[in-house]
Amino acid sequence: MSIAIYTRNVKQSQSWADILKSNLQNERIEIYPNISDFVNVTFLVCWKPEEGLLGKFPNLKAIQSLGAGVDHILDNHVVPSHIKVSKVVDVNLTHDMWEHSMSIILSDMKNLPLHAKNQKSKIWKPKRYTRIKDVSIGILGLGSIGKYVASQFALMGFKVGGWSRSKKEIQNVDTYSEESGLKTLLSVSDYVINILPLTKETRSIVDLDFLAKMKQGSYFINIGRGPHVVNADLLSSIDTGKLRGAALDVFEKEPLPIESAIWNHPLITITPHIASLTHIDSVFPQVIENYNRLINGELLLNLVDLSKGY
Ligand code: OXD
Repeated sequence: MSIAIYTRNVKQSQSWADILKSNLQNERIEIYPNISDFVNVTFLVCWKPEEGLLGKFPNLKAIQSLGAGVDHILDNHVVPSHIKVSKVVDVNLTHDMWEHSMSIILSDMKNLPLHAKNQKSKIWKPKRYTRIKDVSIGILGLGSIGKYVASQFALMGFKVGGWSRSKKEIQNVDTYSEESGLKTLLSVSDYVINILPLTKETRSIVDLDFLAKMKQGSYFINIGRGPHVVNADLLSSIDTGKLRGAALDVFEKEPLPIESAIWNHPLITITPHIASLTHIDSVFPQVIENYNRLINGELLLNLVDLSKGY
């Protein structure tokens, strides 16, 4: 049994190797491609594995994603059903997603981006703001992150609704499922936050039809995945005034290509996939726990249902 680490960042791979080695002193832990014996690798710790990587480990038993998403594994690889895939579920990551969305919404409600722009030209121009009690937020995706984000906004006093594939119950949150539920939620939400997992069903879900169902003058926030959104449809919905703007943290291609029209759009705020960043110190215990569970033949933590893709 040995552990292989794969990330696209040498420093990140090394940090993971160091922390795993200091906690699993009797195990062989190696960074791809410097693997002494591919046949021995049973546990792969990875982020965005390159095409064909999984096939190089004939005895692989478990894959540990280094983030909350697993589309980076399932999109480009066929994962045989005997291989377990686990994602990260971390209270800090989850909380960060809420802090990020809250910052965007509060700053937009109080027109801070506009005032910052006006300051550059010494323009003194008061504008009415909105209040929490009058604002509705719609959350798409009610997994561990979406559920937490919805509850936190509800605690702050926002009116909150959430939509998911199967209906969920969350205190102080109106929950919806099915197409009809989505339509209702979109029609009443001043802010729509996408936190869906990326699957065959949710790819390109934010298209013209979806955007047409959104409330007039509402605002779209994407902290899910870039391919959820059809960019041309989003741009045209903003340009026609249907949407007031958007804040995008994730993109189909990252970094966002220089030539993308999104960069220069005055009503779109771009952040470089920083809504939540994995902190090795808070995540490594669950990786170690999962390796120990694998060795002991126990059920792994935070398993992904391969048939659902999340
Ligand atoms: C994640 C991410 O999936 O950072 O954790 O996108």
